[in-house]
Amino acid sequence: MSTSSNDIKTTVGIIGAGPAGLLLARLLLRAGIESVVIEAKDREYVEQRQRAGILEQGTVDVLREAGAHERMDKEGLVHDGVEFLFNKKRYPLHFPTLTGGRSVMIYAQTEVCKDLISLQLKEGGPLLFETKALGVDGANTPNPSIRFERKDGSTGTIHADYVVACDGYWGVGREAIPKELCQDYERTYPFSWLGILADVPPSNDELIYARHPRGFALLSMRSPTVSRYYLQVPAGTDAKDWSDEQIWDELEKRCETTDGWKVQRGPITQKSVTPMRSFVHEPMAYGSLFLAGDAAHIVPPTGAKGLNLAVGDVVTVARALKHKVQTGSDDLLRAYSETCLQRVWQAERFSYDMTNLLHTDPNATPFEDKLQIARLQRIVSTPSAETDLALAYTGFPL
Ligand code: RFL
Ligand code: PHB
Repeated sequence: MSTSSNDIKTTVGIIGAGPAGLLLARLLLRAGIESVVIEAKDREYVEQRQRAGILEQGTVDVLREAGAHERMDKEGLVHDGVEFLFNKKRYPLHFPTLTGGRSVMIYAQTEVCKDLISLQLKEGGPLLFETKALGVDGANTPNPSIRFERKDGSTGTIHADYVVACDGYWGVGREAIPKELCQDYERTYPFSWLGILADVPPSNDELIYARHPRGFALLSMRSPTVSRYYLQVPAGTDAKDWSDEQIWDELEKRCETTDGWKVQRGPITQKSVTPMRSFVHEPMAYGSLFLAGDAAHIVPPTGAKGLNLAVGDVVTVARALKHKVQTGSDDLLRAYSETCLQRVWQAERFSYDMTNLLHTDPNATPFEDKLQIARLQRIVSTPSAETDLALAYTGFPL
């Protein structure tokens, strides 16, 4: 790699230092391939942005292979199941029994990013914060480039052999693919999630997915002393419209059980609202440009799949780039979009089904409400249905 002021040459230019971009840089480093990462925001912003919590077994394995596991293996919480709560009763699903030994881990996306950033700054190629990609040129040539702007207003270019856009849903990478080759598949939902972080030990050992006539609730956690809870709220809700007391009251109502168990309250340290969206952009590649993670697809968070899908994409592109460098063959690079989309659509299906299974639709008829309960009943009382759900939740093969 060579850098002269703002004119940079490298093998792989990566846009975005979310989990996808950071992990890709790490995997390429381990494969002996140079890269440069540019990120629009500053380091603190990237490290504090509250998002995913659940790592599939396959994601945990990849982070271990990438040597980014030291803190994860100390602080991550292995979870052998989740519970469904409806009609005031809790129904546990035990993943290892249902899946032949698979489980998931709670280790927040913020922590994955912190670990990968610190490794990259210590051992990897350049990681430039506050450097915003303005666009990708020559995507369909062997010499693609990324135009960027720094915080001080200066502009520059990364000249690369390949560009991987890991710049999330609002990024610029996708725009470099001619519109006539693209197809977007999208669904928005009439509800959002109000998410809180609270300094209180989790009320239950396992995650609880609760379906209640008042709406969905999810009880998750970040550590033995910090809880992460979510409430279904109408789309367009402002987090400021909910007082702390209202949030606890609502969590208590939606998670009410007949056995007297209750959600424990504590100081709320963060509140935010996340809109729900399903989105897939096809194709995920064009010439020397590859899209990875939220830049190519979004799932509603009910299935806990977004971060795990991003990991699947970057493992696939890193493997294909390594194959190209070692053998000269670009077979795997050309298959990238097709390969990823198979897994992406399985995750889209699962996330959509989980969302519809658990959220209440204000426009649903009483008949549809009854069907929703029947679907839940069927899952918790039918081993094959439980197994199907557990296999999808713990992860599709990479
Ligand atoms: P990210 O994390 O959005 O990172 C993209 C990065 O690109 C930067 N960027 C640019 N940089 C330079 N130039 C530009 N022009 C740029 N435009 C954008 C951005 O600043 C950003 O740093 O995408 P990535 O890496 O693909 O990672 C995807 C995940 O973040 C996302 O899928 C998950 O967080 C989704 N998700 C969950 N996924 C799970 O696997 N398990 C979960 O339990 C889970 N829970 C969740 C979630 C997402 C949530 N929200 C907030 C959407 C829970 C929630 C509430
Ligand atoms: C989280 O802990 O943030 C979390 C867990 C499970 C989900 C979504 C989010 O399905």
